[in-house]
Amino acid sequence: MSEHDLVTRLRNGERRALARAISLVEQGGPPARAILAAAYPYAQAHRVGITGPPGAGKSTLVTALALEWRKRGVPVGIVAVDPSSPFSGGAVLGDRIRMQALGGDPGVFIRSMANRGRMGGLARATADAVTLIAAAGFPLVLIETVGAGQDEVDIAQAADTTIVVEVPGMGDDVQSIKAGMLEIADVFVVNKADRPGVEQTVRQLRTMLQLGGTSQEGWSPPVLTAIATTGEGCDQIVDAVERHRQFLTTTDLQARRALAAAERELSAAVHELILERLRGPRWAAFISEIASRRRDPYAAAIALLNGAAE
Ligand SMILES: Nc1nc2c(ncn2[C@@H]2O[C@H](COP(=O)(O)OP(=O)(O)OP(=O)(O)O)[C@@H](O)[C@H]2O)c(=O)[nH]1
Ligand SMILES: [Mg+2]
Repeated sequence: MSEHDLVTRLRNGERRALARAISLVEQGGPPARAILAAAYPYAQAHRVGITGPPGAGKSTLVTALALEWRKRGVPVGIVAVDPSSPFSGGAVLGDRIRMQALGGDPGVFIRSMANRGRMGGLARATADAVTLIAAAGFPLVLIETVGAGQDEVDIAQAADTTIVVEVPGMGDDVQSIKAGMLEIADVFVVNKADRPGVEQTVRQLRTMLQLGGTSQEGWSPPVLTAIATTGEGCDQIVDAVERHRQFLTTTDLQARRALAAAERELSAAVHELILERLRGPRWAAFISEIASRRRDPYAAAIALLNGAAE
């Protein structure tokens, strides 16, 4: 089957075609690019990143939020990113079991991503998977990442709305929230609100947000509470995300974010294709020359680029 047929089938709602397309795209190379090219014009969706420390209840919250959106009749795609997992076992499997509450609902599509060392990294593979899910007609894609490394920040940056999940009991150690998390959050959720210390954590977050200067360009990130295990608080979170989506469209922020995202995508594509083209027979020789300081990296890069231009 051609890449184009595969995209036609996934757009017609065939879940197996969607799953297959994502697997092919994960492998990279020319077939991946053909699939993405066919899907790209149709990949309109609101991308919601859900990030936060390990064990904060992100997967449980994603499941509860998805159920809330389904109640409102919205089809939901879910991508769970687990960079530590070299194969899809462990935590990813746990997530799947938890997400069984959504099982059998044709309005839900769930995919787990593990870092398989693809060039361009996990952020790229995730963005591509989201593109395909969006092209399959899901107007909303939830993306779960552990708020740890650069990959996660990259993934969060690609989202239209970012939810940062915290838990009560940060105590005096409120600095434990990374400054970067404050900057990317459009909505804060203090999950596990059935535990002591919720009000204090909410207060601390609000104080930090005020100290950090008012909001991002007219949006004040709300601080909400949830009990993801029961779904409590999820209707307010969904309302907040919908308000943020509305906010984005009524300002020029969405257009500017789209341009910034497009520039990142173009840079990444240029990087990938140039490397692919230049990794010829001279590549290994240059590497050993650079390592032994017989050639500097820029001279080597210029030589490779000049060679490619010939
Ligand atoms: N008491 C309580 N427990 C919760 C709540 N939400 C999630 N949990 C529990 O917290 C544990 C971790 O939940 P997950 O949803 O796997 O958390 P996560 O953030 O996805 O974890 P990682 O993906 O491993 O980082 C599980 O045992 C959940 O049942 C909550 O609101 N209250
Ligand atoms: Mg999880």
